[in-house]
Amino acid sequence: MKIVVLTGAGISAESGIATFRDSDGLWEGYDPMEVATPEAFEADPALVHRFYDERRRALEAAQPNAAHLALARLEAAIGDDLYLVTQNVDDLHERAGSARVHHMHGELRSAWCTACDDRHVWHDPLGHEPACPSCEGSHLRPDIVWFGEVPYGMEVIEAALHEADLFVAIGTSAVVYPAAAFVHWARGRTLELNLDESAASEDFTQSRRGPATELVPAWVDEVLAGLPRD
Ligand code: BV8
Ligand code: ZN
Repeated sequence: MKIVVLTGAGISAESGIATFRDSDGLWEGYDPMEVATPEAFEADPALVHRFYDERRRALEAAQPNAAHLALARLEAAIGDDLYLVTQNVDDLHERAGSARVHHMHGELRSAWCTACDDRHVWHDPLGHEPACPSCEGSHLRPDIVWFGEVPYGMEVIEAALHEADLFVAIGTSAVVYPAAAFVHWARGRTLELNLDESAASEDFTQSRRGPATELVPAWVDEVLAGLPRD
């Protein structure tokens, strides 16, 4: 059975990473809509760097939770039949043991040089404009897909959705496109695992309410036991 899983900020909430909209849209005093844009970076690079430097640093204290671990268990069991795409820019899926994670909105732990186009694994701040390891220029930006920019690997995601028997959305408010449209592109059954009603709950074959650390392990157990609950 081919499964596509999309995760959003809600899967990392119980790891202590703030979501976008539950903390009434403010992210430790920033409004992502104002800061996560190329225009904001152009206008005030120091502010945008501060926003990402703080979140990159906060990652060090965060730990993957039972939901991340359950998805890693699912990948270990069904391998390439699972396609995991995340809107999140944290590395908790990887730290839980998932080997194949598609970060459609980029990653906090990657720096992208706008001069030579190289990308580098990056754990430190970027605010002081460090030199690019490849070209020595000081043109490193967060390797994050901002509003108005094209998410990474859309064609691969679309192909996976068209082949999937099941599409599962976990911890996302379905406000941001094109991720919010995936439920419509999915060929097979669709399941939503979310704490609250989302903007797309009605569009899913089934939508379950609850915290990811409860819903995701239970769902993975169902899949592994071959007993899909209808
Ligand atoms: C693009 C990186 C063109 C930044 C992010 C229509 C069509 C196409 C585009 C648009 C359109 N309408 C508007 C647009 C433009 C825009 C957009 O969607 N705007 C919105 C505000 C209307 N989209 C774009 O600009 C995108 N680019 O469209 O390019 C294109 C189009 C199609 C095909 C090719 C090209 C780029 C969007 C990417 C922006 N970057 N992230 C950063 O992280 O700083 S978006 C950011 O917010 C996140 O990455 C995430 O994707 C997004 C939404 O957040 P969620 O993950 O859903 O989190 P949220 O807080 O909203 O919700 C949390 C949910 O979890 C809640 O439902 C809650 O109930 C639940 N929850 C909470 N706790 C728990 C829980 N669930 C379970 N357990 C818990 N414990
Ligand atoms: Zn460079």
